[in-house]
Amino acid sequence: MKVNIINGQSIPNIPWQERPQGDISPVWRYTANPIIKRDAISCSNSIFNSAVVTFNGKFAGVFRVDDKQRRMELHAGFSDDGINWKINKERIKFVQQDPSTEEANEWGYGYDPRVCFIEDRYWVTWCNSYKGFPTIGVGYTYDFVTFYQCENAFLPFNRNGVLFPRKINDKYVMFSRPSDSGHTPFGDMYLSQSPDMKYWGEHRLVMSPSKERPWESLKIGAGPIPIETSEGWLCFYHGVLQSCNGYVYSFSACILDAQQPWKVKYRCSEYLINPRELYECVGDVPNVTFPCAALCDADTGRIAIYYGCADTVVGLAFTTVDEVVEYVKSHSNI
Ligand code: BMA
Repeated sequence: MKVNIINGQSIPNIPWQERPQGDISPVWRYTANPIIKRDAISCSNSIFNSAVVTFNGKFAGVFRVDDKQRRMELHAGFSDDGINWKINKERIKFVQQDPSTEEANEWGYGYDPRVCFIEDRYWVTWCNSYKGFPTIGVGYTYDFVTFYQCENAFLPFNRNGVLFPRKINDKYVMFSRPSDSGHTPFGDMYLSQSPDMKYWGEHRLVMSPSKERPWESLKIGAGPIPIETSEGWLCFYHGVLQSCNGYVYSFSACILDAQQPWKVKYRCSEYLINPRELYECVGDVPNVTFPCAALCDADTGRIAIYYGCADTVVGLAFTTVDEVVEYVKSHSNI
């Protein structure tokens, strides 16, 4: 590999499929997509923007399940191969880390989870209801059975809270995207820093949308947990344009400075994946590709990206760290 993965892990069983012959795109779809269908469990209306990690040599995850009442819930799930999933029928019921926060953390909804292993545990962040308004919920688990809930990271309105996989300059770092209470026709990627996962400050603007970047001209938001490489933090993120038919969610990647990750080194001018397959264009919300997790095998550089499709199902896409870093660098226009 030309690009080194830093602090990476070996994932010999990472889901993988070679690029289809004749396909020239730097990121390619799994031919058996979608890997998780909308009715994978009896209560589900749809299962989409979901987070997957390695767990005891296999895989576990936190899944966004919208049920048939159209409540937005989080469910744990497990897989031997990262492709075939058993998702729990019951939603996650968080135990309060501090019982005095019970009332503040009363469950309202949870969506768009991310999972990040740091030090000794799997941290979960998601869009949480605080008195009915969206903000970033924070919790953790050791075993994907018991989940502890901590204080919300930010005030409403906020979405897309995504942790970095290690402390930087002795602080935890999290992306977020301040929003409104609705479908938010704006959105920039910020990051915030914390000594303890509870008090967040030292907020920094990372990137904004702009009219010069049509595919992501309306808003942008962080995606999977950043991947540390010798070139900097490789971050997949989503970008949204507004068409006469509504919002269109595509995704691409940027590379951020290793020590000061609010500094953008490279930002791809093109999307890497946009809605074009039937399962990405047809569903409860048409034209959405929304990545929430990426596995990266440090030995081969293979990357498997999990992305929600049309707010209905989960798809898988592949690339390698060499290919995507090279593509982002050669198509960067910051
Ligand atoms: C965002 C979130 C995502 C969703 C997207 C498209 O605001 O609700 O969960 O995928 O809109 O509907």
